[in-house]
Amino acid sequence: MAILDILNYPDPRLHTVAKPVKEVDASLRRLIDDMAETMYAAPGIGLAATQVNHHIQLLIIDISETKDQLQVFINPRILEKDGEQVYEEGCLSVPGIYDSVTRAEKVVVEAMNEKGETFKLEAHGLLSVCIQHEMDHLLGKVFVEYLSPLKRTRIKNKMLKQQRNRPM
Ligand code: QAP
Ligand code: CO
Repeated sequence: MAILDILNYPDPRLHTVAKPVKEVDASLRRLIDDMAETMYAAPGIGLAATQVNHHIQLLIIDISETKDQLQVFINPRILEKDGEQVYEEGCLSVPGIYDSVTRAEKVVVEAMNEKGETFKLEAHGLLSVCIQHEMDHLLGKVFVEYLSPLKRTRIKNKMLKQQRNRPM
């Protein structure tokens, strides 16, 4: 396994639209393993392939306390959305920034797991937020884009300043 580099906002590559996964094979499972190691090391509760510069429809989530309940979503589709909730979100691509975002309270998602099996899941609360946040990444969208233009500009400048002080 390997820890992958995470793209930091405002990297333009975060705005790439991900393509569907064609085949769930060994190389995809290897990427899933590396993404899981990267997410657990951060630590984070969700990571989209976009964030590690792989522009395919793949995301992973683990919201368990014990960090042993990895959920893999390949080619996810939202079938239903309902209600509203406000959650204080963060993102591994925007370290140190947290702000409230309004999203659906419930989502019903269809996706494939790491074995290539299709499953359907109804999610509420944090899991629902996390799925919507990570699926946004696959569309090239970062949560700060829901904030006001003023906040976004401040966040952008703060990130660029941090990146100057800590070069790649
Ligand atoms: C997305 O985010 C999410 O700023 C996953 O310094 C977040 O794992 C969905 C993290 C909240 C729903 C609610 C962020 C780690 C992790 C940071 C994450 C940081 C270190 C974020
Ligand atoms: Co994120």
